[in-house]
Amino acid sequence: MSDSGSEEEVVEEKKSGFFSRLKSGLAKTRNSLAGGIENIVHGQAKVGPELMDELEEVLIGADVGIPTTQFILEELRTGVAENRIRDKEGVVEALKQVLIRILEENQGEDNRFTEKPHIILVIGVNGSGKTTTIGKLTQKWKNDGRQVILGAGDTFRAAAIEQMLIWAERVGVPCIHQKSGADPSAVAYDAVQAAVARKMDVALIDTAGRLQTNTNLMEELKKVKRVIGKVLPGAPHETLLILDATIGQNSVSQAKLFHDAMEIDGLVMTKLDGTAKGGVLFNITRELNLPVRYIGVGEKADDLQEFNAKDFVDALFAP
Ligand SMILES: Nc1nc2c(ncn2[C@@H]2O[C@H](COP(=O)(O)OP(=O)(O)OP(=O)(O)O)[C@@H](O)[C@H]2O)c(=O)[nH]1
Ligand SMILES: [Mg+2]
Repeated sequence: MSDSGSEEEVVEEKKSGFFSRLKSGLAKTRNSLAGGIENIVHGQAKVGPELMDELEEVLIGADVGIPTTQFILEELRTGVAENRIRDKEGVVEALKQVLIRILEENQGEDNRFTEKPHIILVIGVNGSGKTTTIGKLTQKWKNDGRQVILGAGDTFRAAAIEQMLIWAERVGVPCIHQKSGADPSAVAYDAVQAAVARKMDVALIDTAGRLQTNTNLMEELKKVKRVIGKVLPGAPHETLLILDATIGQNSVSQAKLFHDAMEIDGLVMTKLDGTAKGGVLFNITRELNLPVRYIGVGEKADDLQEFNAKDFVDALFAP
């Protein structure tokens, strides 16, 4: 047996490992969405109004949300009316294409690492997965040979600072921190300054979880952002909102309020492995016109995957 497969084989193996993790991570949503569609395909209804009603039920059930479901059905009805869609297989194929288009239209360009240091501010409600996302990205980028620095900007709980220091030590990167209770803007200031001085590629700055409706805490977050921009004009280059997929459609209003206050650049949707509501991702990207940058499909470090629209839809529909 040879353990030195060709480079191509290694790449292929990596790709198929990535896809199978994605597939298993999306199992619950896949059962709901693709499972429901499968039933329709094998059911009695012919291509027509009844079939569209059944499809609507499945899409709503997977938490695709009302506006985006209506949009999708309208696209499919047009396809049927124009005779581009003729049978049920055609409906499924057209549905996949619409879903991919919704995601890709909002994907935009990923300009990460075009400037150095690239400053990322990570925000979201309590428990959405901010700190673990930072840890996983740190590990990923460190493995890619990038210089990463962390800012323990969640000064609200001592345990949060501890959690960042543990990640930093595990991965072997510096972490700028102060005592719990310190001003998060001061930590962010130090972290960005250190990132510049030490010629880091990227800085990831954590923040305390907060409700989008808490005005004082949202003001605190705006200040963090302003201060970062003072140390390094143009920074933060990315403000990432971390969303917990298990809350389904509630994440839409949550994201809107965060976006109003903070001008978000991208979304990370965590805990997709724990929910059948993964369809919310289509609604949120379409309602906010924001790209999904990463998705969390499990607790392990490589369960945080760079988001790819086509892979995501393929995995949802995979047998
Ligand atoms: N199953 C699963 N669990 C996840 C995923 N991402 C994060 N978690 C878990 O979610 C929990 C909360 O994660 P944290 O990173 O501490 O969340 P946070 O947003 O930093 O929370 P606060 O600092 O309290 O606001 C942890 O137990 C994580 O392991 C995911 O993709 N899948
Ligand atoms: Mg945290």
